[in-house]
Formats: sequence, structure tokens, C-alpha cells
Amino acid sequence: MPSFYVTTPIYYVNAAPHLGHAYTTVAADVLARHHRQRGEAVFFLTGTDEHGEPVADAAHAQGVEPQELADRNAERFKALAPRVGASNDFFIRTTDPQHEAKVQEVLARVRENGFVYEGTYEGWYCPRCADFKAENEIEEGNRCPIHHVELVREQEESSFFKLSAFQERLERLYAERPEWLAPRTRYNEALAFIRSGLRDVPLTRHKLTWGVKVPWDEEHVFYVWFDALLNYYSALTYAPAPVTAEPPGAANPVSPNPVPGDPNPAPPNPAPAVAGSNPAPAIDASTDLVSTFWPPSYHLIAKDILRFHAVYWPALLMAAEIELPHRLFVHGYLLMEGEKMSKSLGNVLDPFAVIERFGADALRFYLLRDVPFGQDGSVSTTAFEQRYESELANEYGNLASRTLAMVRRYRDGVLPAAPIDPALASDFEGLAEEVSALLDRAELTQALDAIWQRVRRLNRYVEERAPWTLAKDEQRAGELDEVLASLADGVRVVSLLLTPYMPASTERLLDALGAEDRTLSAARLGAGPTAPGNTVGELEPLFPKA
Ligand code: ME8
Repeated sequence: MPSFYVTTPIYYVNAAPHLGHAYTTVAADVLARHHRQRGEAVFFLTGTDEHGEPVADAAHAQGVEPQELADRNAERFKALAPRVGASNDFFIRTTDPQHEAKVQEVLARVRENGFVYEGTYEGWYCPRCADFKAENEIEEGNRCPIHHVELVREQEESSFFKLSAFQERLERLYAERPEWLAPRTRYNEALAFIRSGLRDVPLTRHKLTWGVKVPWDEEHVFYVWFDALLNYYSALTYAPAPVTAEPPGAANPVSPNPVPGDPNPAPPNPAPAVAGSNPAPAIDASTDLVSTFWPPSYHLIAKDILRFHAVYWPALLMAAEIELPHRLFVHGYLLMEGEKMSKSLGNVLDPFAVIERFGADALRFYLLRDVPFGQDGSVSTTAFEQRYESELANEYGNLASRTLAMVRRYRDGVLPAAPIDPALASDFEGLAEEVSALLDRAELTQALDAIWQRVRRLNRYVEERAPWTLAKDEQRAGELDEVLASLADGVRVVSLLLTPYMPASTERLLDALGAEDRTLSAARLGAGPTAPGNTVGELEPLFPKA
């Protein structure tokens, strides 16, 4: 049975979520929803990274304990997921005791395997990145190239991870599995870093207390990146089994996290057997999620954390004898006024405010349409409003309303059972396969564009066939039936394919069309509801103009 496991980075809780975080979560959600439509067993993980210096420093600056800050901000990240329509199956927090125990277990194994030794580390350190900088990375004035803050000279006793031992094996991974890291520019960047010669890296920190305790040295905590990376693995060892089906009307099936230490955790949500839901295979609560979902199908990240995921992470897994992920996709930065949006730079666009005004679907669409996934791109309110008006309101929203209105006006709301116009059929040929193939490579913008070309094709079809003219001539009733049936079915197909991108609005439209089968196999012309007497329902404008 095919399974699909997708992750986002776990976000630092040193501040509130912003649009950049929403971006990766939405992208991962599109992949998760698409694979559910394919009938696969899916696990979608997101969460928060709560240890380490960035969080400890932010807490101290606010005069609170790190745990308090972590609790407060983790709630905000948790709330972000459903607000952006994300259907994550679990939300991991690195302060979950089960995660901490798993980190200790895996890293102790790495040590037993001979990849850890004691030493002293000295280097330039950025407390915001929680990372040491190589000499050639340091910005003028001895500053961090990302955060522009002054670097700190650190010297401390520490356990080291023998990253250098994996030089050859990593080069081999890149040679044998070039598809493992995309886009190509990031693959080249990571490989160049590996080829430049890998140095061992500190695995533990002595000066910090806010972290996972090192089992072989209680005075140390693990360096936050090793703790954080292992979330992708540890989550599967204690998360409840995923919700396996999505009933119509429930766009965000988020399963509750178990309360740590709760002796009677709530059972995972049972799979609701609802007509029209995705018939994803049932996963028994007792199923071992590691054996079902490991290794991950896709890690999504931005380029700021490339080295950790493209170099440290596979090396760490090799050291622990754990299978490597299939693919890592590195998207670009959302830029505002040319700068990377980040908490520390202070030029943050609040996703909650955008959603409040335009809805989550519009935000999801805009982010994946306007910024080619994998490249950097500027985002702005002006560009958002233009896309909303010209594409969502005028092209898609209007297509939906006029199609239903014409079925109502010319056929009393009854969808005609007529054959599909071959001219339109040929333009839709192979579309679902094309979209799937693009999404298999995480080409989210290209897949959306392929669908959108058909939205535009349908609008042209209306103009070409002018149903209002056909309706004036009784002799042409058969032709009008064919046009209306083709149009309605075309709208159904594009909406099914758009479901992962805009789950709430497409669901309303598909409900109005009476399209029960929401699986990808139904996303072809002619597979729609043909029962005589099938009446279309009411539909409020999908994207009302402001
Ligand atoms: O790095 N454009 O957490 P973080 C696009 N805890 N994506 C952006 C973005 C932007 N302007 N800003 C943030 C960490 N992101 C670590 C990760 S993983 C084991 C540990 C997204 O809160 C993007 O996914 O700084 C980026 O990689 C991530 O948020 C960084 O989040």
C-alpha cells in the first residue's frame, strides 16, 4: 500500500508565527492532500523547535522561563495550522517527553557506533541561528550573514559528532540519488559544501541548560539542531495514527496531540465512512507508524537551513543506522521589500490578518501562484489583491457562478446527461497525470499553472460556444445540453485538482455540483455525476470582490 510522509521544519518558538512559516506549512499541506486524493496512507507532520539558544535568549529578554515562552508561542504555531487550512496529522513539540527520550536513545546509539568523541570547540557563533559560522561566511563587522547580529566567540568543552567520517558516503549519496535534493541549485550548493571538506561539529553544549540532557554527561545538553532534526523520526514513535478520511465539510482533520503522561489518552479519530470522502486506507491505531511511514517521502524547508538537512541530517541517520529520507525540497524565501521576512528583521506580514480579510484559500493560492515554488519571490498586498481580483474572483469564481447560473436558467438546475464535447475533452486529456507527475517533484507552482490553464480554457469555451445564443434556438437544445454538461464537468475536474490548494472553496463548489467522488481518479472529463435529475445546489460567490 503506498504511503506518503511529508514534513515542514519545526519552527522556533522565540517569536510568533509569520507568513514564511505559513508558506512551508501550506506547501506541505498541498502535497499531503494530493496524496490523500490518490488514496494513499498519508502522514503530515509539523511542529515547534523549543530548545536552544534562540529560545532561551528570547525568554530571558522577556523575563520569563524558556518553558513559559515555549508554551505560549507553541500554542500560536499550533493555531496557525488550522487557520491556514493545514491538515497536519500531528503537531510535535520538542519538549514532548517522548521526543526527548527518543533523542537520547538515538544519539546514545550514534555514540555507541563510534561517531562521538570529547573535545574543545572554538569558533564564531550566531545565537539567532544557533550555529557556528565558518570564516568565509562571516559578514563585515564580524556579523551573521542572515541576522546581521554580532557573532560571539565561543570556546567550550563538548562532545563532537564525527561528521568528517561521512564525507565519502555523502558524496556517494549525491552521486547515486541525485533526485534526493531539489532544486538543482540547492543540490549543487550542498554538494559543493560537502566537497569542500567536512569538519566535525559540536554535538553537545555545556553553557546552555535549556535542552535535552545528554545521557552520558548530565552537565551537557544536546546542541539544538540534533535534537530538532530527530523530530522527523521521533514523532512517528508516539503520534496517534492519522485520521484516514476527510468527510466533506471538515477541511482540517487535525488529530489531537496526546497529553504527555496521560495514562488514558483519547483514541485517535476513527475513519468516518462518509460518501464522497477520500477512501484512504485505514491505519489501525496499533500500527507502528515508523514501519508504515519511515523514511519520509518529502522534507520541505527553505534554503536557510539547507546545510543541516542536506549534510548533517543524512550523516546523523547513517551514524544511527536509520534509513535516509527519499527527498528534500528546498523552497525560496518570501521577500518583502527585498529582504527575507523573519522575526528578527521585524518586517513581518501577519498571516492571521490576511486570512481574516480574504480567507485561507486565497492566501494559499496566492503564495503558491505568485512565487514560483523553489525560487525567492516578493510578496505584497498589491500583488495579492490583483491576483485575487483577476484570477480568483474573475476567472475561477465567475466561471463557477456562471456555470451554475446557466444550468439553473436553461435547464431548471438539472445537469444534462449529455456526452462531453470532444474539443474540450482533448484539452483535458492527461491532466490529472500531468498534475501528479509535477507534484511528485514538488513542482507546486507548475502543477497549479497546468490546472489554471484549464480554468482559462473553460472560460474561453463559454465565450466560443455562447450558450445564451444556443438557448434562443429550440433546434439546438442538444447542443446546449452538450455545452452545459461539458462545462459543468470541466468545472468539476479543475475543482477536484484544485482541492489540495483551496480545500474550503472547492469543497463548496463540488458540493453544489453534487460531485461525490473526490478522489484523483474522478478528475477526468466524463467521470462526473450523470444520474438523470441531478440538480445543482446553491453557491454563494466563492471569492467575493472586496
Ligand atoms: O530554522 N520565506 O526555525 P525557524 C520562506 N527551528 N520560508 C520561510 C521564511 C521566509 N521568509 N521565513 C521562515 C528553524 N520560513 C529551525 C528549524 S527543523 C529540524 C528546525 C520557513 O522558525 C522556512 O520553512 O527559523 C524556513 O526553513 C523555516 O520557516 C525556518 O523556521
